[in-house]
Amino acid sequence: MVELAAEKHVRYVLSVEKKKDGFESVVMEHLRMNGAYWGLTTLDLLGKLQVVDQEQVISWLMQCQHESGGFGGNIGHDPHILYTLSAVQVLALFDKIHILDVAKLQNEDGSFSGDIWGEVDTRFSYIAICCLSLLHQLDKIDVEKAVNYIVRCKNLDGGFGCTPGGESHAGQIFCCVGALAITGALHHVDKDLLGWWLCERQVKSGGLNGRPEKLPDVCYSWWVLSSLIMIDRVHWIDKEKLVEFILDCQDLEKGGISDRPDDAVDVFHTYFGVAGLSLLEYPGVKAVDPAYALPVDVVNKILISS
Ligand code: GRG
Repeated sequence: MVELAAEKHVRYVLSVEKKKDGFESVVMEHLRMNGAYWGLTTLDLLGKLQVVDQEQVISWLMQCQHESGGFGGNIGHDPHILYTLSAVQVLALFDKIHILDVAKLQNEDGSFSGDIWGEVDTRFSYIAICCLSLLHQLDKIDVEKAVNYIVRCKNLDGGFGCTPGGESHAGQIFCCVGALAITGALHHVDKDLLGWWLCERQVKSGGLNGRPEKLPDVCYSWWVLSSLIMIDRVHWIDKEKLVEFILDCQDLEKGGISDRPDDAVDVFHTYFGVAGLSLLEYPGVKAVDPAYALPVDVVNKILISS
């Protein structure tokens, strides 16, 4: 079997950041904060975070913060909860967490909006809960209402959608299960039913898709696997075949991981491929926390300190 080309992936992640005019950097300009989280967490999981100039990253990151406390995807961009979690996660990696206030975005029914324009999505519920938990400020929101809203997004197939009645999708399932795990409310999940739906995501190649009849994609190695771990049903999939699928998506020459074998690599899939391998306990990759999506040592340090 092919092995993980860890050194090449490290070089690939560093090269994307250096090539500011390159295609990938240009298309990612509006979500550079997410890119920073994907790239830096990949480096940390591969034991190479120290090669990064911490001061430079933090100085850029703090220039993306707005008066409201929220962060934009890059300097001069409007704040959104999607970038705010990535900023908190990057600060967590460097052990430099700051006090932020995302509580204003909770709505009367317990749901969360992504920004002042009001779009509601269970992704935003997860993000608010994850951020506030890392900041030791979960008491700033009505957790019971937040949990009840997520439970309203549960479907008859055991999965969860964006809003009540929305189709089950592995990405949203990660968000809902992760939020319920962080708030100690996993008893709301029908673990056997959801476990069955999630393990049915594995297709012949060994890869996982995000919903029925869709193509497999390396990123679902994260969304599906982390959910299966949180509900204690990860032994229901063929782990070896999944490892093989992820390794087949590597660019063995230039480094990086793609969505499917032979496609072009990017930082998003490189991160979720490495994080998936971490969940599969692949040798040489640090352990990642399935609910917080950060290295276990980083999460432990934060949660143990008060
Ligand atoms: C900290 C890991 C972490 C996440 C933060 C933003 C967020 C919280 C979660 C996103 C969850 C999500 C919805 C993931 C799915 C991403 C994805 C590949 C969507 C593609 O959807 P379609 O419909 O693809 O284009 P399919 O695979 O269904 O054809």
